[in-house]
Amino acid sequence: MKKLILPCLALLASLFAQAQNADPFSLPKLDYAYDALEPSIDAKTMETHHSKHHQAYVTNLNKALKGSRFEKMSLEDIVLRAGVAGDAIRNNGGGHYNHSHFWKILGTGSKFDPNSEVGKAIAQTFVSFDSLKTLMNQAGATRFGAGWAWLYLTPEKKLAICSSPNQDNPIMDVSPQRGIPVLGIDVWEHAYYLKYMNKRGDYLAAIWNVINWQQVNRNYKEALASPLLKVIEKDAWAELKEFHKVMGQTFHPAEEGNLQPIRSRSGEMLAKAKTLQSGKIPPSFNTPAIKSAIDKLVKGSEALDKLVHKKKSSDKAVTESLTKLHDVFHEIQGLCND
Ligand code: MN3
Repeated sequence: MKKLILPCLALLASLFAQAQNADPFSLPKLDYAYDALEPSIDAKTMETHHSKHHQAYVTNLNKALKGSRFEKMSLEDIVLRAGVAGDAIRNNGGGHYNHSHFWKILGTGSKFDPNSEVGKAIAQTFVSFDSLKTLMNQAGATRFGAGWAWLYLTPEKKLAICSSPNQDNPIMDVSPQRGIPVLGIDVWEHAYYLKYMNKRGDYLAAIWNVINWQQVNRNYKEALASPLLKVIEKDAWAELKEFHKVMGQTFHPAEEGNLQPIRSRSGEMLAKAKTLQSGKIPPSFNTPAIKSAIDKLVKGSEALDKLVHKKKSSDKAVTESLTKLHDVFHEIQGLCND
């Protein structure tokens, strides 16, 4: 019996080690053959695009993640933090997310349905399917250099159109337009050059023949229900982020006994609190509880600033006042996460 158990354990241990070392991301398989989208998108372009370009994003993303604090995160969480993750993770994480999305919204045999959820939302926002196509093609054609055209869902749950440079997308904290992608079109030259050469417009006109509208409708419904939408809405609340920055940069040193940052920045903290109070609160967070917590934040910042400017304010009193203010801030953070 022992003779059997030991090799089994060794095998399990090696499988476990392999699983531990496995790369977090891999190239997804296509649901169709490379030539399935002919003649709109040719087989050679599809093969190179998927097996070479997308594969390179996956390989380089895995490499860039190794040993970083983003290593164990989901792709969405990584993409959401693109601005702080560094260029390699931003470009390759975006590349992996965007292409995984792109392969799925392509396909044949599923026509645009005006009675589908996304069909109705498109009519409501853009009046007609034709004007959606025109606006998307404009977004794609006017994107200078490489990038993407997006139909996406905003945190207000409205459809909107934008374009992004390189491998950015509306989920990213760096994007001026935020939301969840519903239909993204790759306008990098590698997506069309073999067949269309320099004629990006012809590629854009043809791609509408091979959109998988069932998938686009699914994307729309999933985006509507996705908790990520509220995360993006909060992340895009610039005034809250600005206040948070000053709070983080003054409270944490104070915890370690360094009061210099708060003593020099209490006025700035008060200014950020007032901007937060007078700014527009995003719809999901516009509740009486959050409004009153923000009022408390302004009062607390005022008290702290006064204390700091008093002639002989003790370190103990300043620390106490700052700690109280930090608690109020976390009350808001908590209310936002409900
Ligand atoms: Mn591409």
